[in-house]
Amino acid sequence: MTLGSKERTGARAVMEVLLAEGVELVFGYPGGAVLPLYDELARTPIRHVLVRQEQNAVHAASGYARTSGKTGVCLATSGPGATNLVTGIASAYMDSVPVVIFTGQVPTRMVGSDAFQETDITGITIPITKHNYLVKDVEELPRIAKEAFYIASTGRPGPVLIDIPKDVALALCRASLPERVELRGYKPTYQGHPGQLRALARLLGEAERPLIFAGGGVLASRAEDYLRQLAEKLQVPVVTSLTGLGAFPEDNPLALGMVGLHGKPCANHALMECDLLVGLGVRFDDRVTGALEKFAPRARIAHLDIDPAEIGKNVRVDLPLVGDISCILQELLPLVAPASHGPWLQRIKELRNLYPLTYGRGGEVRPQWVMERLGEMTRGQAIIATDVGQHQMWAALYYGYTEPRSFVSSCGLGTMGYGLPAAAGAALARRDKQVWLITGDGSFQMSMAELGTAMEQGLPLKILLFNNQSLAMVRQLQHFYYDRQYTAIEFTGNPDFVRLAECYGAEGLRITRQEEVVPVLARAMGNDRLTLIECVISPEEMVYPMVPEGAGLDEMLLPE
Ligand SMILES: Cc1ncc(C[n+]2csc(CCOP(=O)(O)OP(=O)(O)O)c2C)c(N)n1
Repeated sequence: MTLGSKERTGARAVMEVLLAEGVELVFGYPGGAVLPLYDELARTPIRHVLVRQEQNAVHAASGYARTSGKTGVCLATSGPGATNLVTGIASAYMDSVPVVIFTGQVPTRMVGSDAFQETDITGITIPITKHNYLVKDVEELPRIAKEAFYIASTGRPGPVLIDIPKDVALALCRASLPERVELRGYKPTYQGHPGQLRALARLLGEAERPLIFAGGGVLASRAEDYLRQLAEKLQVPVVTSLTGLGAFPEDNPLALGMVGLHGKPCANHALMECDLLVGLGVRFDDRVTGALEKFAPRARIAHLDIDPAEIGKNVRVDLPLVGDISCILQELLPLVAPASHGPWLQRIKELRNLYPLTYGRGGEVRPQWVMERLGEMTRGQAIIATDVGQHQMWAALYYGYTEPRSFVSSCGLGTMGYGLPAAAGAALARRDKQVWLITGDGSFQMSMAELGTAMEQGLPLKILLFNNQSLAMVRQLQHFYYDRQYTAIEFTGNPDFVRLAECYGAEGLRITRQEEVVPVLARAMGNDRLTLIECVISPEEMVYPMVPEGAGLDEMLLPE
């Protein structure tokens, strides 16, 4: 195709950009103001996935982006279509997921007149997008669309929204696609500062109890191999954030798993005992740190991140290093000498024995045990998408992630309803992988209409729905902090989820007893259909460990 050398509509120019960017599919929902884009989309080989609600288009694009490494793309109409996107955009923003969103807008002459289905979506999304645009001149559209992909996927990734008034999409455009993007004021730093790199190498050489804390930035920059090389060369144990699960294989002897509010006991204790904490692509959010004044009390902290705004935001940092984690680790590796840290690894071994991960009391079927079996049976090779609640934490703690980009969850915003559309996006991105959704009856009901999308797309998703007929994570909070006054957490009108799946033409299975777990999981794994397993569990289950509000990470509550 000639790159926009001749006159064509703005909508056509947008398609040229999508094709030039290698976009293969977009997730969306149509309406009047965005029809010019839909009309042109239909003339391209790009596949459109029609979701059931716009929020889910962004979640699906997010699941697609996280598992493919590409930028996800969404399309929605003005007004309610655009406002429905908001939670999806905020979720992607909090987890630094590259998504480009196109919205239709009322014609330019009507903007500001409270026209039918007009909403100021660029105004609304300023704080939850990496950047956004309202396009007023069609000649700017090719440049803006190209810039949007560049901004979304470079530096710290994030969502970018382009709002296109209908008349702009229909207007004739002469501007060709720019070859390159030139943005004054946006030049992400990739290489680490040489002096800081040497300082970090020195700190690593001096430390007796070093600990690496790996986050989503490791996965975003595809640094997982360099991380493994560094940890092994220096014999440094590794903990991860929720977003960082999969950045370091949990079957590696140096892996301690997730830290934080519901982190593994050994990981949390190690963090409190280390003398050097190296944060890689993390943002030290409050779910990780516990009480800030008690966080990592014996450690010097090195913080490596591509976003300079993150450094020093939440925790005191002794050594800042701005750059791309992949670049930095490649530069760092030759600067450090192999080490063994024998006494520290011995202490870690003790901590593992002193503080094993245990379940506590529960009902007939233990969700933690189910997640362990699923991890074993899939050999940690599946992609696990989750919703938000207790089940999310069991999925994080008990599965055993061994591959990068195999955990897909709304970590920063904690958006219930994220799971099913994100799982669908992941399944579209990774046909070679089995994709499991781990969900709860509350979260699932927020987006279960996407079963229709998954069926239309022929996705053989496996859905493990832990049904406790309640919002049990909220129940857990009421248990600990509100004197066990359980309010507004019980569902008495849930559907029969097995029959619901069958209504969609999917397979529905149920687990009510422990001995059914393995055969039912095996049956779901062995078929090529979308399969929903309802696993009935007690609402009285708790997620342990749990760090109480205001406590340090080593003061976590453990089961009796
Ligand atoms: C959109 C949204 N609304 C409310 C919440 C607050 N919230 C966090 S966990 C939770 C309960 C989740 O229930 P369910 O999906 O059934 O999972 P469970 O905790 O029972 O495993 C709620 C209501 C949220 N995270 N997201």
